[in-house]
Amino acid sequence: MAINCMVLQNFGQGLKELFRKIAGMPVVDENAIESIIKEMQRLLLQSDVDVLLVSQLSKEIRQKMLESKLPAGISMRDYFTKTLYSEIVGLLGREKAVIELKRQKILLVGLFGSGKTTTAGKLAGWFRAKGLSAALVACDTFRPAAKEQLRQIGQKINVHVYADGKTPAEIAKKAIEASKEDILIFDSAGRDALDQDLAKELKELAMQIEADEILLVLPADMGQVARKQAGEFRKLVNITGIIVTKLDGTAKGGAALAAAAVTGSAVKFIGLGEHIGDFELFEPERFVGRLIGYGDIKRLLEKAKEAGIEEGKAEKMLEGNLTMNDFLDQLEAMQKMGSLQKITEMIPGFSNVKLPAGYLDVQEEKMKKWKYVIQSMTKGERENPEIIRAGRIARISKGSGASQQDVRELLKNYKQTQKLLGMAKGKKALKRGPLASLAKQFGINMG
Ligand SMILES: Nc1nc2c(ncn2[C@@H]2O[C@H](COP(=O)(O)OP(=O)(O)OP(=O)(O)O)[C@@H](O)[C@H]2O)c(=O)[nH]1
Ligand SMILES: [Mg+2]
Repeated sequence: MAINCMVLQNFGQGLKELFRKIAGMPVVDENAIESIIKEMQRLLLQSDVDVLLVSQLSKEIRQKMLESKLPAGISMRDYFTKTLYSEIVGLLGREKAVIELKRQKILLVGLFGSGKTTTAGKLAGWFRAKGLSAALVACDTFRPAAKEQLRQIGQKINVHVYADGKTPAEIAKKAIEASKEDILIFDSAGRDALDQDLAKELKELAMQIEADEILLVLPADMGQVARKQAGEFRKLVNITGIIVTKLDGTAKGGAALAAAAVTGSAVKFIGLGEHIGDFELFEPERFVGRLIGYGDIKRLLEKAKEAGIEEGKAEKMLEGNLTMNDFLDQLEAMQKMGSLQKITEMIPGFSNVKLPAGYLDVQEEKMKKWKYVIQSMTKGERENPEIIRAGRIARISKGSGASQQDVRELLKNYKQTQKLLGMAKGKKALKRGPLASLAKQFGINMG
């Protein structure tokens, strides 16, 4: 569950609450600001953010709010909200991650079990979605099953896995010589701690590969230790960025990101689950925006693109203009995009909607059946399934070879989805309240 998971339950809920309070305060004066700062401190400390960072942040907010003049043309409330927002974004990373879409070699390093191998697959999938070809290189010769694990991942996403050779450096060399792919992603071995063996192996490997990016993979649950570890790895190889994995599994994800942000290398990607698609470029502003719960249409559209749906269609889907003809297309597309729950979490005003478990998690077999059912409908029925009553169900069932139960199930799913999309339309409610002017300031398009 992407952004609705524990991190976000605690850290995200807390943040959301904070902003809600500001919006609802009768007056935004010194006392009010002070009380919000106190609450923010509590929230950050609870999430394990470094005490010094928290006090520095508070100081900056106080300075902006209480010691300098209010800029013209903005209310105290809006200014405070904006200040708090940008300071928290800054805490998680000042800049948007940059990853060049060019032919390159990427080495993943990190301690035992941090998520390197899984991330290698995710990264390959990510580049492929950007139109580049990718392959994996199995440079972990330490753990016996490592090559096989990578092979399976490669098979699943249909990318080639180079694994020929004895030592990591030899495997890397052969892969580089043999490969034609744009992106080569090198998986490396993990250890319990940064010991001498690992150090030596990594140095050799890095020298052999001459990687464009060396990304340090850090699990979110390591919190503040991140800084120290990044420092140790940096002594060995030239770390160009960080990937924080397992953000879905810890309530302290805010701390992990904050900790990673002070390591001196930018967080470039985040891992949000065990599946290939649970992975994205880290954009602090967007991330916080989503935590606070404005959702993010832009990201949704991007995801849609990755899954091969044109933007127009995704927009149409959000508007709730759903014909039966679209429904099947979209079912298929949604399956590519990840669970519908995740998608809805990105839609403004929608992040709190909980779907029934397994909703629209339609099996391939059923999809096939539903296709026949839809083909057996008349044009009118497909465009306006509301008109399908008992008699027509029987006819459609006969025509398609599916049971009446199947037809009903399809109709039920269609209706649920239609209703859901209708709710997205209802995000108009958000256009009015105090959140609206806020969203505008953050450049979030609520329309
Ligand atoms: N929940 C969650 N699990 C993850 C994520 N990334 C990886 N994992 C899981 O973490 C475990 C370890 O992942 P690996 O990719 O094998 O880690 P590794 O760093 O390659 O491990 P070694 O090669 O043994 O050092 C696996 O069970 C993964 O499914 C993530 O973002 N979220
Ligand atoms: Mg591994």
